Amino acid sequence: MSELIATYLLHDEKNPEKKAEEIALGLTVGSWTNLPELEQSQLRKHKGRVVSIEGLTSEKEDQSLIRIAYPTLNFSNDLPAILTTVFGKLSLDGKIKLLDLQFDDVLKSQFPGPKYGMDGLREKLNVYNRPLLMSIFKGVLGKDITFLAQQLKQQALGGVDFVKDDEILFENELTPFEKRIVAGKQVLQEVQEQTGHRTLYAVNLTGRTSQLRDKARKAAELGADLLLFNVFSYGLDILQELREDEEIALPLMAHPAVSGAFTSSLEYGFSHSLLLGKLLRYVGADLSLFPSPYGTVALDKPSALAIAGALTKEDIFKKSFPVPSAGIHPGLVPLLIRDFGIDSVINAGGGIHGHPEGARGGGRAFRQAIETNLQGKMLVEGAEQFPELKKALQLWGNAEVIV
Ligand code: 1AE
Repeated sequence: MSELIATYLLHDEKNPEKKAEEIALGLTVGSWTNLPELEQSQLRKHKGRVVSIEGLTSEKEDQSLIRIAYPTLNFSNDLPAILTTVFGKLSLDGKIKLLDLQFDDVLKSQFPGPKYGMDGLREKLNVYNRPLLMSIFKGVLGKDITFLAQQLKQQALGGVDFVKDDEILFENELTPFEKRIVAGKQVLQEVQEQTGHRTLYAVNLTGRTSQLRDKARKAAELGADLLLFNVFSYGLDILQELREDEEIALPLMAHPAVSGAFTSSLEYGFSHSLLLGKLLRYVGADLSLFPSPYGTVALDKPSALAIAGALTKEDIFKKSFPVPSAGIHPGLVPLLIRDFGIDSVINAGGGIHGHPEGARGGGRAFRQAIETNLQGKMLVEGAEQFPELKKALQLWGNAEVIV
């Protein structure tokens, strides 16, 4: 029988065996033992099963890991049905955190995974031997399309591979969605003709859910490069809908906005790796942004590494790019490469725009930091050769790690 196995962390549960049985029963067939034998045997194939119970030692509290198997027969092959089954009412029922979901091959095959993934994006950029670099539009609220185009040009001239909209740039009169795509395309084409460097622009797909498909199709028609999507404001299934629409067919960049409300507690919600890693990859995100362990909005290192692991481990799906982010500056490049490897995207807003020589200087400083580190040199050595890197290190400092 095909099953989906959920792993939960229970806190302060004195009787985890009883709780596990209650979950296995309560989230599937409900109370059944008082039913006549015929009905019991009909329901048996729908009943959840306790797979394991493991006590964890902690000085402060009782913790246990429990694993419950749910017959896949109980739900349709979509995340709304799956999440409602395994963590619907249960998410409201005391200190319980959903750590992982283990899909069997049949269920997994119902999900699309990324359309392009890491390899597809590298092919678009023709860059294979270094981490990619992304910058973020900053301070664009209330500014017009000319300002945006100038900012985009400076970022591209700095040598970044992607530029993404700020996630709080929504539909507005000064820089409407379609105009951003058209203007962005023109600027990036000019920069490519001038320098040979290709930069891709991720435009923020926003608005009411009912409008998203048409807007995304229009974006594709206008030649957009990628879509940025605040997936946790909408829901994972909406991202999957975008992924599966053949008339859209654009790479999808998932922003983690709002996800902290679902993941940050140690006692409630989802694990980071499940939400920002595994499930995003299953539904088709080509890139997943999340806080790195080092910047301003930092995640603990095991969680950040677990997200990256879930996005990139061998699977039937293409790999999604991990994008450790938030408060990143060139001095952190050695740490990022040490921990996330070259198959990651280094992403910075303030760390690019705040450079004394502007976004162009900021982009260059990052590329110089990457080059220096991949040559096995200390950043201070690179700074002797590269003035932009030198200025960045003077401003923000550096963390020296040789790979
Ligand atoms: C975790 C997402 C990071 C993000 O979207 C963002 O805007 C970062 O900005 P900076 O690099 O911290 O300025």
